[in-house]
Amino acid sequence: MVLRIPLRRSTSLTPDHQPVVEVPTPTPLKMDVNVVVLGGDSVGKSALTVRFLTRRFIGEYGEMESLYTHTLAAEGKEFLFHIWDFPCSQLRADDGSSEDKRIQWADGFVLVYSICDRASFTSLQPKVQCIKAAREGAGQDKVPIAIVGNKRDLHHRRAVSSEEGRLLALSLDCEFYEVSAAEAYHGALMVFHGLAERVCEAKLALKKGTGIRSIVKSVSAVFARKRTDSM
Ligand SMILES: Nc1nc2c(ncn2[C@@H]2O[C@H](COP(=O)(O)OP(=O)(O)OP(=O)(O)O)[C@@H](O)[C@H]2O)c(=O)[nH]1
Ligand SMILES: [Mg+2]
Repeated sequence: MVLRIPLRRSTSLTPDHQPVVEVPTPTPLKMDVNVVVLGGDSVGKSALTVRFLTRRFIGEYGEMESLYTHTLAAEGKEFLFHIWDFPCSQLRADDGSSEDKRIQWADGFVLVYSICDRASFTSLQPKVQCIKAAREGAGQDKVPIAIVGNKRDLHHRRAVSSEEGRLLALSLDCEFYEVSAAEAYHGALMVFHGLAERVCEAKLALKKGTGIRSIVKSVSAVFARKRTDSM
């Protein structure tokens, strides 16, 4: 018996009529990721951000508000980051409305403290609660937040244990990292890539949810129409 298998449209024939299947190369999933970097005075927000962007540690960064754009291709995805880095002095001077604008703009947050500065650590909990109150209130899903203990290289001056950092992140349902922006690029990469993955999951889940919600809406509308027709 001879089986005839129909050729798909993407299949072409070579001169000697051998079918060649063209395997389409997968296009990477592209996604914009807006990140706001927050935290206390001189904890290394700019150092961490610049380390991720340039792989370098410069040492001094000044007190400038900066918005950076950076592309990261990883595991079949392409993330286009927009990273907003705020000096702590400016955050204190801001009125509530600009803070709210930033919170609404962001897809994810990097909250930095210094492991040598307990006050910078204790100030994080209210910040996370403020973000969650603004973003997770009206039926919105969990907003991705990474809590980062920086200056890990200064272990002789440590004032916050890794365990405390991990527990705080766990209690607030956030990701946790301990890094040294001064010593290595890898930690900074883990922080931003990890956050981008969480943002990606959240956006895809939202899309799926909206799709299902709109199907449910149309089906209910059809049934509602049928009910009124038969009355
Ligand atoms: N030893 C060490 N020093 C660091 C590290 N990260 C940053 N620093 C230093 O800490 C100081 C403050 O770093 P910045 O990145 O400017 O801190 P910031 O949080 O951006 O500060 P503001 O923008 O003023 O709020 C600088 O002198 C950095 O060189 C680190 O991982 N280890
Ligand atoms: Mg800074």
